[in-house]
Parts: sequence; C-alpha cells; structure tokens
Amino acid sequence: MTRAAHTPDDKWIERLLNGERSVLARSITWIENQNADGATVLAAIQQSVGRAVVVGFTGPPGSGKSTLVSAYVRELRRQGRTIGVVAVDPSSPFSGGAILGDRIRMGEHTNDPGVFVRSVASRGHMGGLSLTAARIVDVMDSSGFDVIVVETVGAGQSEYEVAEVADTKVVISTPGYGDDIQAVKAGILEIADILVVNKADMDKADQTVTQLKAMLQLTTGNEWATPVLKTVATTGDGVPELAASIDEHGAAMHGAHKTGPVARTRRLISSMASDRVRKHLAQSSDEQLNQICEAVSRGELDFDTAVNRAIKIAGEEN
Ligand SMILES: Nc1nc2c(ncn2[C@@H]2O[C@H](COP(=O)(O)OP(=O)(O)O)[C@@H](O)[C@H]2O)c(=O)[nH]1
Ligand SMILES: [Mg+2]
Repeated sequence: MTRAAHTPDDKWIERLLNGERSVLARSITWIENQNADGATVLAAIQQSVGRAVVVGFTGPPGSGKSTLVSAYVRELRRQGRTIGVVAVDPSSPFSGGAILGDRIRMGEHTNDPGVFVRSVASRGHMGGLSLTAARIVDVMDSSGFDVIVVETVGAGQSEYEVAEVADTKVVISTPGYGDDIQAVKAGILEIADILVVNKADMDKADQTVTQLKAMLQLTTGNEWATPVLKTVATTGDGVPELAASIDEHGAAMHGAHKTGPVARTRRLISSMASDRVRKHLAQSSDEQLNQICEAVSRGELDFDTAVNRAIKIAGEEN
C-alpha cells in the first residue's frame, strides 16, 4: 500500500467520523507514532470531540480489570450503547504478554461492530503516556462511541496521570486489599469516584467493603459520596449496579461541567503540573528554596507564602 492512499485528507476524516474501523485503527497508530499524519487527524477532529463518556478502570495487576471491563462492555451492549476500550498495558512493548491476555478476555467482543478495543504499550511515549492516551480517547470520541473505557494499572505516577483522562474513575481492589491499608498507601481513595471490590466470590469481601467505607469517611470535602460496590467480574454479578453508578456519577459531573475534552485536558495539565513541581522541589538544591525553608522554620515566614514562592521557583526553572 502506498502512503498516499492513507494520507488524512477530508475523505479520510469523514470516514473516521463515520466510525470506520480500519480508518480509526490506522489513525490511532499515527497518533501513537506522533507523526505528521497523527497531528493532522487531531487538528481535524477537534470540533467533533466531546460526545463520549470516558470511564477509567484502575487497579493492581490481577485484580480483574480486564475481566470487569469485558463484563461492563457486555452490560453496555445490552443497553444498546457502543464502546471504545483503551487498554494501557504495563508490559514492555516487546513482550506483548499481557496484551495477548487482554485480547483473550475481550475476545467475546471482537466480532461486535459496537466495540473497538485498542491496547497501548505503557512505554515509549514522547510527552508522556497520559497525553497519548488522551489523544487516543479524543480520536475514539470523534469516531462516535457512546462510552470510552480506559483500563490502566494503578502502579505509578504515569498510570495515575492516565486515570485523569477519565471523567469517572473506577478503582478496583480485591478482598483482603484493605487489610494492610495498601489502598491508602497507593493513594487510590483520592482518585476513586467509585470503589469496586471485585472477586466478591472470595472470602473477606464484606470485610474489605467495610474497611474501605471506614477509610472513605476520613476523606472530606467531596461533593460526590464515593460508593463501594461488590462485583464478580467472571459471572457479571454486581455489574449492572456498577454501570448504573457510573452513569449516576457521569450525570452529576456533567451537570458540574466536569466532563468533556476541556475538563479532561484541565485534569491532565493540573496532574502533570503538580507532579513537575513536586519532582522539581524534591530534587532541588535551590538556594532560594533553602532560604525559604529556613525562614519558615525560624517562624519568619508563613507556610502559605512559602508554598506560593516554591511554586514560582519550580515554574521559573522548568
Ligand atoms: N474468582 C474470581 N476471579 C476473577 C474475578 N475477576 C477476574 N478474575 C480472575 O482474575 C485473573 C486476573 O484477571 P484480569 O482481568 O486479567 O486482571 P487485570 O490484570 O486486573 O486486568 C483472571 O484469571 C480472572 O479470571 C472474580 O470476580 N472472581
Ligand atoms: Mg488487564
């Protein structure tokens, strides 16, 4: 095939907006490769982004994310909605092992024209994985899917940043996960809009639900009360309730103008900015910063002013 046959001209964009699979798949590859064609596509679709609901599924490896996403997709298909899935894979682009596993778990949907699944390797993205994921979400959105699901392992800063792409964040844990307050250590309570205890067919599920609810009571100031739900992804138990809860959160956030491409971009930028400031200040041997800290310790400067100055220093040096 010649390259000319795939240049994103008006006809190509029209086919993309009409939801043509091969065109969508090729466009995503361009975006992943960050080439000029990818940039052309992104520029051309901007007016057509913003219709889809974006839902994130985050949790540790093996917690059942892919199985739960598959069950959620089944529930949405039952409701007649179309779904794009972005599976951000923790494995290296060379091993491909987990991608294969996800393909098998998503296998029941491969011949369904209402479902489009794309795996993305988590390494090797200039500008960051979260930006690549956000652009893939945009292009899927323009292609007409009702719901876009982003599956990501909750295992590090870049994965948390990916989660920020989603308007609704579902955080998955499993029975026993609350025992050693891993949940709190991993910071999942802060990002969760909905907490799920998957593998509820196993012992201690109720205990974990109780523990997570108790931990949630310690978090304050949320306009949305984070529910804790039980699912068995392998049977689909609890999945209609999860889907309903996701819709409820989406409706609440939509009303509060916290959904859509601008809100997504805003969350990403604020997450990246705070990470950058944190990293800079943690590594900095900046003399100005040292002086500020000393002044605070001596009681000559208040914390609030010190924080504002620190942000300014980090900003100037980036
Ligand atoms: N018993 C039980 N096993 C489950 C459940 N959900 C997923 N699993 C199994 O847990 C394993 C990991 O699932 P997977 O979806 O790949 O997890 P991921 O790594 O988080 O995407 C698989 O063997 C699943 O069959 C569940 O609700 N109950
Ligand atoms: Mg998975």
